[in-house]
Amino acid sequence: MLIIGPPGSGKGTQAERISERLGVVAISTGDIFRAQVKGGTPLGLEARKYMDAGDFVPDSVTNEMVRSRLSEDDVENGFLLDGYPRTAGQVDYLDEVLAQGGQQLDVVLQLTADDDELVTRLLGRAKDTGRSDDNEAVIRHRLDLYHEQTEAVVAKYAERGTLTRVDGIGGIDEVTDRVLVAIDTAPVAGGR
Ligand code: B4P
Repeated sequence: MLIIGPPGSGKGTQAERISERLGVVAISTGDIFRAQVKGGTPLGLEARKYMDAGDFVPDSVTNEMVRSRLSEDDVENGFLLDGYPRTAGQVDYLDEVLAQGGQQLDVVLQLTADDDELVTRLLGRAKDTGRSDDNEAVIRHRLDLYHEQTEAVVAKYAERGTLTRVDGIGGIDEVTDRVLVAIDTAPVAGGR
């Protein structure tokens, strides 16, 4: 399954909980990039330039990284992608990877929240974690990119009939309850 939402909507937070409840591995492209940055790898050095500015890491880099991650053994029983795809190019790429593996998406979840709430949450997180991309100017830029590029991704899945929207406003447990109900009742691709 996929979990898509603007920065601060609770993707990472909810992905962790879904992973625990359903026993599927959660894969966050943001977390992988941050681990690479921390390790000072060539991929991390490349990604950092974009992440600090709130820009998307180029599709060529991100797509290859996801393909490689999805070739590992732990995804055999299903996986949850958190924060991927974010561009139309990434949707096309993921379609190819899934088709090659004879797989299909069962659930595409979109978490929604308004921009002011998102900025408040991320500024709150900045105080706790000091993440270098959680300052107001960069947060606003990340939100603009979401509206400009990732909403088109959401629209593609909506057209395919696989999208389920979940209101991300409210307490974290409350949102988890909504997410679990949404997964249970989601339209399944291919009509299974
Ligand atoms: P991500 O790591 O995905 O960062 P994010 O969008 O901010 O989401 P995150 O999962 O961290 O936050 P969440 O909403 O859970 O990406 C970081 C960067 O990596 C991107 O800007 C980009 O440069 C690069 N990147 C990643 N994927 C890419 C891709 N596919 N293509 C290109 N580039 C890519 O939570 C945020 C905060 O809200 C937390 O502090 C949490 O505690 C709080 N929160 C969550 N739910 C809440 C609730 N219900 N109420 C109150 N607070 C809540």
